Amino acid sequence: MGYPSMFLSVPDHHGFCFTQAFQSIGLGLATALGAALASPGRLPVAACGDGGFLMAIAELETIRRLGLGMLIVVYNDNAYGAEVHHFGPHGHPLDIVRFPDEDLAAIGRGFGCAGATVRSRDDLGAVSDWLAGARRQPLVVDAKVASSHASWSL
Ligand SMILES: Cc1ncc(C[n+]2csc(CCOP(=O)(O)OP(=O)(O)O)c2C)c(N)n1
Ligand SMILES: [Mg+2]
Repeated sequence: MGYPSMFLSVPDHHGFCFTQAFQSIGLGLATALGAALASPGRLPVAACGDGGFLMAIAELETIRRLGLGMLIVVYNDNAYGAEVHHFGPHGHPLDIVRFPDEDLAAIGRGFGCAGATVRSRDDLGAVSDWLAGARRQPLVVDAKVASSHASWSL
């Protein structure tokens, strides 16, 4: 939630939904789906953590089925990162809040979406190509982010 707030610009106040008002993870995809339906003609962009994305992954089928050309960016640190950064320094065990390195682009393709794995700027060509195309399928971007440091928002 920190990275998109810091680095994405929006055209106006109708163009940004911050799901943290509910304090619950897993609401990103459903919120973006609602926003996309409420604002046809705009490019919907969902920004999710990997944990929240996987918690609500069934929404991906709906987004694809409704033909919403949504860009879905998953900030993937292979963890419930907030828990790692909040509780790790106090010495709590972290094994249940860390995940294996999943291929979220492949999982997205399994739902009928396009998928791209991004580890560096060079990999963003796949996103440019999708943007320039017809955008009939949603694009799931598995953005592999560093996990050694917390976002400033924590
Ligand atoms: C339903 C629910 N369960 C647990 C939590 C506690 N919690 C807050 S942030 C977080 C981790 C979310 O992981 P991810 O979506 O991958 O984002 P990250 O912190 O890694 O950027 C958890 C489990 C919560 N807020 N809501
Ligand atoms: Mg995470």
